[in-house]
Amino acid sequence: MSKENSLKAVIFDLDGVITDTAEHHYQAWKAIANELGIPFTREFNEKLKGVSRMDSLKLLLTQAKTPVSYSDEEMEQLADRKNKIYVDLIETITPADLLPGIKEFIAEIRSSGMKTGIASASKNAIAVLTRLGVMDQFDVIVDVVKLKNSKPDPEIFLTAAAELEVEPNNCIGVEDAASGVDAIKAANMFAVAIGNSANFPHADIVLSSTAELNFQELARAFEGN
Ligand code: B16
Ligand code: MG
Repeated sequence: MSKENSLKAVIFDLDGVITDTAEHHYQAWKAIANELGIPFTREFNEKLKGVSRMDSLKLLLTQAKTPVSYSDEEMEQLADRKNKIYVDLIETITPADLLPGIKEFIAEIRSSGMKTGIASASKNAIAVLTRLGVMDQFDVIVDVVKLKNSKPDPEIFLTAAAELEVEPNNCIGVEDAASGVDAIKAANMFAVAIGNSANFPHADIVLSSTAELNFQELARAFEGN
């Protein structure tokens, strides 16, 4: 393994990787969709993974049977209402909601002397991490409010690497959304995807569940790439 290519940090997406908040997002968007009389299914909710709050609202509105149009102010109000419902729902999150294997995986990374970061599109990331009891397990949590571009743009992963003071090619990124994997690859990092391999043509490794995350195995795959 060359020094330039040594592993120094693992950067995580949050929703769908550290914990499964997709159901909470679904319930909150469903309440807004019902209010507007727009059909909204769990299947369609899959398209909102990793997508920002406002872009999620725009996608939801495409499901209206007849085209709808709202002013910027109305769009902000709808997005705010969705967020209030979501914030109430995540109050029930506890450390038991960490996805399988995550606690052990992070402990292994940190005991191997590697750094850890969070690159989540969610403005609620700190609230979720606090409820999960893992705030102290991450060296950096990128503040999404300061970013200009959404995934698949690499900005969020590049920002995490810069704040961790490591080069992107010394990082592994872990994601559950195709746009997130594309962001990791555009950042010149090694991409680990969680989910169905058919959805991740650009990932370096695809695992069907977080329970399969094994730091030593991933470090070996990283060294061999
Ligand atoms: P918020 P991730 C993403 O988080 C979610 O997957 C996506 O469903 C959500 O719309 C987005 O965060 C914004 O969340 O409304 O809380 O700011 O997967 O990038 O950790
Ligand atoms: Mg995600």
